[in-house]
Amino acid sequence: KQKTFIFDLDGVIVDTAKYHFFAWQNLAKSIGVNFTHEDNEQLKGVSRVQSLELILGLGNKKATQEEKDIWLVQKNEEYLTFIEKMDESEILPDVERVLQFLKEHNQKIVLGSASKNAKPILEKVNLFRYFDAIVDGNDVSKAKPDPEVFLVGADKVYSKPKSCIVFEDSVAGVQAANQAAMLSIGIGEQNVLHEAKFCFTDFTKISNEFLLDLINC
Ligand code: G16
Ligand code: MG
Repeated sequence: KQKTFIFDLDGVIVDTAKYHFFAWQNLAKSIGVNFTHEDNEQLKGVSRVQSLELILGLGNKKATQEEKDIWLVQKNEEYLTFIEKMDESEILPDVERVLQFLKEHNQKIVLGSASKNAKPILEKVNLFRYFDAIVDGNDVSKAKPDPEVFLVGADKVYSKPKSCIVFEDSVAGVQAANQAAMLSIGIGEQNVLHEAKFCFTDFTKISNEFLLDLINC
């Protein structure tokens, strides 16, 4: 049987959330907004523009479009300085084992990320070659929890949503997968990702037998 496995990037394949956090925190500091690690949870899977709006909201801060545009560039430039230094050592545990297993079993592999930096990150960690299609923040207009990113991904490999399985670390992403009528698998805490059909703390908990069940279900 052939299924399509859609992977989120940040928090599923690599832990770039920590770099997003550093860059947002520095920006927040420079504009006089207090932004904590707890606040950062809300930014996961959320687009760059919406992330800034959330931060401004936390500080009750009003800004002009010009200011916002400058801050978005400022944040991304700092984020990119972290990305430049990434390599294969930053791939999260057992991600490559799962990608390899799926490839060996002729499954389709797609990236469904909100990030506009998804392609350079995949290249940096040397995983680009596994993907049959990539849908990122440059391809979609509606952010997760809207299902657009995953529906476009399925379409690119001529797959029906019901044949797709989505790996997601964010609440918004799990909701997007569910809305797309795809099978959602949360990667993270069960109590946070309780809307996911299945949940695992990370890929080391996902056995090859479980993957075979997904392929054959
Ligand atoms: C990622 C992160 C978000 C980030 C978004 C946009 O999404 O989870 O925190 O705000 O991408 O990233 P960028 O500023 O690089 O365009 P995902 O969907 O890969 O988890
Ligand atoms: Mg994510």
